Amino acid sequence: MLKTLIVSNRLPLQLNIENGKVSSSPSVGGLATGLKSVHKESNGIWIGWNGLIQEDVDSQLESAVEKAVQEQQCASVALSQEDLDGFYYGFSNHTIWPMFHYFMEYAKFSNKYWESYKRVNEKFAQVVLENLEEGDTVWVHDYQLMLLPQLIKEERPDVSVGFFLHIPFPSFEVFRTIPWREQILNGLLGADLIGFHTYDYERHFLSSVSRILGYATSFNSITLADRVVTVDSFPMGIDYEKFSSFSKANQQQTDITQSELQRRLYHHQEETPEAKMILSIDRLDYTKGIANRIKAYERFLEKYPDYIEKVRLVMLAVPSRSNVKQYKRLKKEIDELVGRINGKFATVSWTPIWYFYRSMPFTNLIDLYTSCEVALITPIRDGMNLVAKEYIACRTDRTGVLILSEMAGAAKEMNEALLINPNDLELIADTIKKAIEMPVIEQKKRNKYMQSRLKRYNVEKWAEDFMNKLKSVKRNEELVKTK
Ligand code: ADQ
Repeated sequence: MLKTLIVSNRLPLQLNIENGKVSSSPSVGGLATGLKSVHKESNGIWIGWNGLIQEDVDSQLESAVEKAVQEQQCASVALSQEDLDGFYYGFSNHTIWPMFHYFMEYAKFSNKYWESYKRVNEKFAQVVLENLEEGDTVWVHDYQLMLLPQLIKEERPDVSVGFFLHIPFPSFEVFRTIPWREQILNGLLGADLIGFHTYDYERHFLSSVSRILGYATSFNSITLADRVVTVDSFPMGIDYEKFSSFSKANQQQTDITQSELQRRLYHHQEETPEAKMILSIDRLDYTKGIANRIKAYERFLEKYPDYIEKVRLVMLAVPSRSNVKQYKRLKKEIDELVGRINGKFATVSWTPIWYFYRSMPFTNLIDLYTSCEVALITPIRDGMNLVAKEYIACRTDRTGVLILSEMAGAAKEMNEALLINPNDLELIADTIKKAIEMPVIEQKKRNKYMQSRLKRYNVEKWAEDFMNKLKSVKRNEELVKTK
């Protein structure tokens, strides 16, 4: 049976090891949901790192781990501490991540990182090749694996390879400064179909290919010496039904079944019925514009003091890449900003910012989405931003206002949100006021359009569109060959 191999840096599973016994459970991220029909329902295999460091796994444990991984229709790529330092924290998160998000001053160009990135991409290629059979399809995900398409294609030109980039592709002027720019482009061009969230990222990629490698490009294709590569945009959606049905259930909770967080949030609403809650959720990452957001909120309180005690910023930051220097620095900056603003404006009965630095269970995430009247999402750059989409999906009564950065890929599909420039603190402060004061009828009108779009183009449709396009690219290639 023909199958699809999905390849991503991390496997969509959680391993539990107790007294030498290993069990696994699937993780429930958006990507895993979207790819479920490609993975589970078509006998596919998901290849990636299982989260364990190679040195910590002896041969006995290794076979138990692999058995547990196989139960989830997955296969592991073993990574050592050195691989993680050079490939993951190094090249992926200290070179590519800042460069592709236009934080050039944060990027480190190190040959050691690059060598590690190449070596680890080769490790992934080896596992892919071991699992490939004639006629199979491979779908590679994201910036950690940009050399993989070429490594597969060189060995198996017959296999259909797709690649999707989850982060922005930067403009040519930024991309050209990377010392390994040719190798990265050639790595990606091993794919038959390359997908991006938006047309802008696609355009930037085409321009880099034509100006750096000199290949002829058209609106969405690149002509190489021996084949044609197709490029297209596929804005990733969310599991809309899951978010909207959980929110409906959440609103029907009784006093007894409510979560502690929900109780606190409701308590806040009962105590101060006219007070509004503004939600901010992201991984703690410098691309997400968290510091600007807090400063803009401070500006709002300064400019519109009537709102003191009548608003609260509920801010959830999920720990992320805390080994990387810039992330440590950012954590400190956010802690200080929150402390300063709470110190400056708090009254005996009111704290302007509720700050949580942790991951939260899904039900708490829903509690926040359903309880907060405004969502303030202000990334400096973001490939897509699924939080914005999840917030709108959870507003089942159609109330709620989304303030969204123009620099998020999601802004392209969410025109009815209040779009802002994340560097314009005055504008954000004024937009917070506008959001709080927006009449319910207008909120509902805006959300109605966004909801119907998000419902239609959900994460399953996204995966289906990509796979259908890949199939049609393959069919066209075969037609050209037989002519
Ligand atoms: P991320 O940068 O991680 O993803 P985002 O798209 O917002 O950003 O997705 C975050 C996900 O984590 C959301 O699904 C959200 O529900 C979940 N989450 C957030 N806070 C949480 C918490 N405290 N506890 C549990 N879960 C939480 C990258 C790119 C994005 C792109 C996605 C998908 O950087 O631009 O949208 O991939 O392609």
